[in-house]
Amino acid sequence: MSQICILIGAPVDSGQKRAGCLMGPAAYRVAGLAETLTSLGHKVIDRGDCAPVPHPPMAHANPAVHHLAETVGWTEVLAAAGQTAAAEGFPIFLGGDHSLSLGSVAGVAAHARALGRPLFLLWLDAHTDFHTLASTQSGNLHGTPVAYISGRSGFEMFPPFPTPVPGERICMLGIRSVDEAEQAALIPEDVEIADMRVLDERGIGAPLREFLAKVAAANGLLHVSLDVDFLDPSIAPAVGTTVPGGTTFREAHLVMELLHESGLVSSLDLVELNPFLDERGRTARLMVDLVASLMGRKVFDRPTRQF
Ligand code: Z70
Ligand code: MN
Ligand code: MN
Ligand code: MN
Repeated sequence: MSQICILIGAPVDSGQKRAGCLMGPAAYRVAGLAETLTSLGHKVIDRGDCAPVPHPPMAHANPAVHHLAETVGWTEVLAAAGQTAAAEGFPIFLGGDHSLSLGSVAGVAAHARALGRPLFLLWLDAHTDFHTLASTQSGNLHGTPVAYISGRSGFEMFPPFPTPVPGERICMLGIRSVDEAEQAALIPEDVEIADMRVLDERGIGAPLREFLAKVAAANGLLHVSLDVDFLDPSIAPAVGTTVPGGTTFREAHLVMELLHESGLVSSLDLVELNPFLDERGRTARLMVDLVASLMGRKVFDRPTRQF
């Protein structure tokens, strides 16, 4: 199916402490994201880069928390841009660190609420990003979006999340770094956590297919949030915190191909690319190739499915 892809630049660097993610949107453009989508038959509208709504500094009881006001401002602008774009086509958020998902997912959730359809979330990441502002020890707000999206308390300075996504509508693939407070908070939730142990035992296709069946049965919308560190650092070095043992090139492409085949994905984040740490653009190009698989590029285009 041909889509209207709406590119939303989100040069967010405030959710962590290593500068460089703000160059992400430019790197995706240089790596040919728009041209790739066009070659697959999609229409592309590039909305350019957003800027955060300005706020005076905000303090938090947890002294580790930093860049709170800026993060609230990004959340507001990206939620508005995302809701508008979701009504017009297929939003692709070009990050920027993962704190941008506080806003991108709020925007698509508002759109899902307007349609009266449930929103599902696929989190492709080494991390669960399930901290609240109170529980984060690093103070890096890129470690918090799933807590906000699932309606945990402690985000009072942020806009109220429109129809929080319950744990049973969230699936995480690629997990291999979970802090103690996140672990404790995730136990009572029904989040499907396919960590590397699960992926080694079952392969990456099985848990993903199960989740996609749930989305289809509920006539849901599906937002996919792709963190560069989902991938093994040997193939995707352009990321601030590398975590060994990530997904392979082939696993990542299979995920994208299954997602395409499902026809269920309605929006996408590309996050945590730090072009300053890249090797001659290889991570940016790999991310663009993964988007191509998600949006319909095939190795061999079978006239009928034969798997
Ligand atoms: C850790 C924290 C994190 C990257 C998310 C890490 C969070 N749980 N790191 N993405 N690269 O600081 O909260
Ligand atoms: Mn993340
Ligand atoms: Mn991560
Ligand atoms: Mn639940």
